[in-house]
Amino acid sequence: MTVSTLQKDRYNYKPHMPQILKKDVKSININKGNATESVSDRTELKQMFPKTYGMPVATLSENENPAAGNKINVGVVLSGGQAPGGHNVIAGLFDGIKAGNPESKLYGFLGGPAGLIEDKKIEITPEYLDEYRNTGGFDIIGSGRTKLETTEQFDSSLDVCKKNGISAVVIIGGDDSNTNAAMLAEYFASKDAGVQVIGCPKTIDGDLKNEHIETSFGFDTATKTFSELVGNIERDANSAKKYWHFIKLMGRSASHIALECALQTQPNYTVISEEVEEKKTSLTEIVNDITDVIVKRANNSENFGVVLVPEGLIEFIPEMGVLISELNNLLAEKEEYYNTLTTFEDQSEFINKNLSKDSSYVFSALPNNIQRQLLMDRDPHGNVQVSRIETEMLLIEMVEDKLKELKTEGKYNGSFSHQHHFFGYEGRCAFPSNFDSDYCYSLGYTAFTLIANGLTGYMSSVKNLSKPASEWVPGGIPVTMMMNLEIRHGKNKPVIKKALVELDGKPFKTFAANRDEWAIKTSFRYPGAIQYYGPDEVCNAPTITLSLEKE
Ligand code: FBP
Repeated sequence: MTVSTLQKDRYNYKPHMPQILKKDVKSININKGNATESVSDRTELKQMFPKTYGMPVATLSENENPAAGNKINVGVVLSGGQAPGGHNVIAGLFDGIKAGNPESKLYGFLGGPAGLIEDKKIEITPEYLDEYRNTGGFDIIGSGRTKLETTEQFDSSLDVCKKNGISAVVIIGGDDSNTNAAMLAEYFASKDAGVQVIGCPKTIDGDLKNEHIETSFGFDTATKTFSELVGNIERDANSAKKYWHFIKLMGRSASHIALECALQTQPNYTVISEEVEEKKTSLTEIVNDITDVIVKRANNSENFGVVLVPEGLIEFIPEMGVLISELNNLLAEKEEYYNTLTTFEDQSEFINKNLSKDSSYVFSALPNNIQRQLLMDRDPHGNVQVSRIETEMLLIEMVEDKLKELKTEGKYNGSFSHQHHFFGYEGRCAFPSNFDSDYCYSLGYTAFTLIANGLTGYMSSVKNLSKPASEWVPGGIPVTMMMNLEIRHGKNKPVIKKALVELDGKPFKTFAANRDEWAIKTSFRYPGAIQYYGPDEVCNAPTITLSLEKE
């Protein structure tokens, strides 16, 4: 592999760690708190997880733990969408394992959970790992979206672990992958298999967070990368003064990414899906709001601006949410017949016939390309792949129509030239910021200390993240503690509760207090590129979201 100068330099970056992780691993012990309860549905979850429900929160403390020196084999899996810092979780885990006993081994299962089920793996060696330290991507072992949830899959995973003498598996993933990690932990415990399972909180979407998980890794780097790009576009818009830029930003459901980028770059308009849902704002109302800002700016002769659109918006607009859920059910129930329809005309006729009257009306009113995108393949969870729906284009088309109408009525005399963008994949494999490099390394190292203390069904956690790394507090959180029951495919399933943007939280309130001013008066803020070397406040600042939440 040809290596860039920055990449070579980043290999040598030494991640900062919480004080306790700098101690000899054989002297890192755990303190256990009180028994815990799940977020809700306690009786049902207790029945579903008889072995691992109610375990205490674990904090690390300095005390003898000779077991950390045992020779062990550990397996690691990267699951789901890429997020900057994944390689460093593996680096932290590897260094922890080797600090315990240099003869211990770390195996990386290839291509996500499927690698664990099918015994596709490599041994991670120091030389191999050194080429991935502090770099973006998941290419060290690859990732995948296979859902680890059936008894057959659990049994083959157990066979693979036994065959390779693996006594612990670390699953690096989002809410669904960590839920599945907890199910695997419970299954192994119920079989007395002697294989521990530990999760690590990953997703650029930022929606795997709660009292104990302050942020998922990757959110920091991804939002800084997107904010740099949005800022550059704002500056371009402000220089040429001729385009309205509509920018869709990744985030499958929650709008954390859009909100953080809005706080970083102060654009003219940002849609927050959770607010749309709360206020039951219709698509037409969103379009009218954006149009209103465009008209007001045109009155000041400013025929340019920037609009941020969260990727998951479409499902939060009430009438669209109903339509999508009807479509998901219909396509799941009538899959076989639907697959025999080869032309779009036949497909849309079938859809229109089988939808409720309201949804059929909403579907028919959508532009053809959006209809087609709504009918594309579902993801492994049966959901629409929102990253493939051009919501920003839908808004542009509707805004354009509205402006034409206003022009005819003599209420608008500006010009509306537009550009559209989608930032998602650009940020998922960026070189991790110092924050993500440090955080991920600490998460991986902590995962090893949890293994060395005999825990299973826990998620590695590092808290106090708005402070310098030396003050961070590592520990372990029982995964069942973060769970509730949700209906998936018509059945009650245990899942980690997704954290959406809280409308009474500080990040949203700060945005809401300023947005009217940003809308009309050009107030763009240009954050620039992530810096890896230089003053602390430039290189190591956490996201605005995290800072506000921890104030
Ligand atoms: P995870 O939840 O697995 O971290 O992935 C999140 C995400 O990046 C979303 O923001 C996006 O909608 C989705 O992945 C895209 O998935 P894919 O990589 O399969 O296109």
